[in-house]
Amino acid sequence: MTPTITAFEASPDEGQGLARDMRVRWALEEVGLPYDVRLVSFKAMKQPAHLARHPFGQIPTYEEGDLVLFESGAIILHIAERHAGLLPKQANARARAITWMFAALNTVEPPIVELEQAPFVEGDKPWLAERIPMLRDRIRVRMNQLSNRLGDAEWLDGAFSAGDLTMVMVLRRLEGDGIVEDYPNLAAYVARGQARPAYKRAYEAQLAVFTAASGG
Ligand code: GTB
Repeated sequence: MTPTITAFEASPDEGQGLARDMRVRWALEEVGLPYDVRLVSFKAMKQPAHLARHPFGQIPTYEEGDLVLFESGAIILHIAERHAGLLPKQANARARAITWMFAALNTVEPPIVELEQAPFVEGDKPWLAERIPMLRDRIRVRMNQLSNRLGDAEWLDGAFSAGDLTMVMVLRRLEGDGIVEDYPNLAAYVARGQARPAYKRAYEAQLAVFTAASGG
């Protein structure tokens, strides 16, 4: 059965692969599963039809017959568990790959999201100027630790996995900021992810939504 995911009809990044449907698209491309996309507007995301799929009124969602999922991490895990290509078969290696997914989402991504959102949420607050360097330091602590663990390995734990897919997408959120570039092994790791044919197909598919909309 062909799953349907939801994605932004209009994205602030205009399809540069930063909105979280990109992670799901990449996972689907890695396992070779064709998918349909339902584009939703910001208004539609808060309407009952979408809220029935996603209680927080966000994208992405994933529908496969009667099954409706939200949360990009849960969707990636679902895809990875049912199709070969994103998780090792051996039980302990599989558990470690899933651990890296959680590490990306729960340990590495939160301070990055805080840094991204601070100017919008606290832009008029007197403490913002002090808070930004503090948030950047918190991110650097994680980058140091992650860089040390990765060392000169290609991927975080053996072969490429859903853990790497998730981590690469999280690190991509720092694009243009300069932090990742200070860690050459992390920058090379992100570039390796982006060089994968499945990543490229997913990226092109997301971008096409916006080039088609602008007639480009
Ligand atoms: N924890 C959830 C998950 O992983 O699925 C978070 C989902 C989420 O934040 N969705 C965002 C959303 O729907 C889109 S991805 N926002 C609308 C809303 O909350 O009303 C976040 C995002 C959006 C756009 C960019 N960009 O353009 O650069 C980057 C990231």
